[in-house]
Amino acid sequence: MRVLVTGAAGSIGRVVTPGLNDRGHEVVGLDLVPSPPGHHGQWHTADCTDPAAVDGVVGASRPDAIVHLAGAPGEGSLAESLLSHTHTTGTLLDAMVTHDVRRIIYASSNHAVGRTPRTDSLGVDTRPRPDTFYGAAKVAAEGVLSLYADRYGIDAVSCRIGSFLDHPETLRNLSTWLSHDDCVRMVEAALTAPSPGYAVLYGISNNTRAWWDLEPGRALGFEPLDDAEDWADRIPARDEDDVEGAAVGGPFATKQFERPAF
Ligand code: 15L
Repeated sequence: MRVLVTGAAGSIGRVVTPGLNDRGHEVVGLDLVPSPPGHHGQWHTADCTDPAAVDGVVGASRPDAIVHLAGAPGEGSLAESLLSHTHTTGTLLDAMVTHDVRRIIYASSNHAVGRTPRTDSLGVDTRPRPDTFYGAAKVAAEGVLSLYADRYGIDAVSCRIGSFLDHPETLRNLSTWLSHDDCVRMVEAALTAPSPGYAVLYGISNNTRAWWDLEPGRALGFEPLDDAEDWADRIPARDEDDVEGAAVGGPFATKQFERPAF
């Protein structure tokens, strides 16, 4: 399958791009910056907030599917967050309609529900409960994906990613970790699942202490194999652990992230 990966030079993109290549997919990279060393194949340097640029890239590359990873990974102002996450999703969806691309996999985030008090198995049907403007922009992006799935019959899978890291670093990460290999498994499953329509899954590894329900992902063929528990005896206790464990969004759901929209 030919897959256009946005944010291909970012932290997740640099793992997913070679991972999909290894699994036999042709990856076309798209990022604000030129291709990192080692990328084979097409690369487009363009800004996903620019509808004309995005239309040009999608028209030139004619992908079978898009994996949308581009976007600032942390909190910004409300306007910056909406531009980075929601607006870019809209430019891609419009280009998909124009050029008849039928599937998009979206790097949403656990912060779309980050203010939800911690549970052992949060499902995907819970109400959106963002913890930051970042989380609110992810909720809005998920909404636009759902809209285009209903309007145009596009398959769209929102992957609410936990903590994408080499290895868990904090107590919270023992619940939220998504390993590099499981991330590639997640993206490939979402790309190849038969007719998902609009679907949401949680992007975490098979963590013993998981806070999110893995079944929606399993229903699409995402079977994570790693477990953060293997790192448990190497995680130092921190003063922040209690407050970061109160809501699923961890630090983003704490006082330090509170700020006005304007
Ligand atoms: C995310 O979605 C963020 O991009 C990242 O910065 C971390 O906060 C991560 O979630 C997490 O929850 O650990």
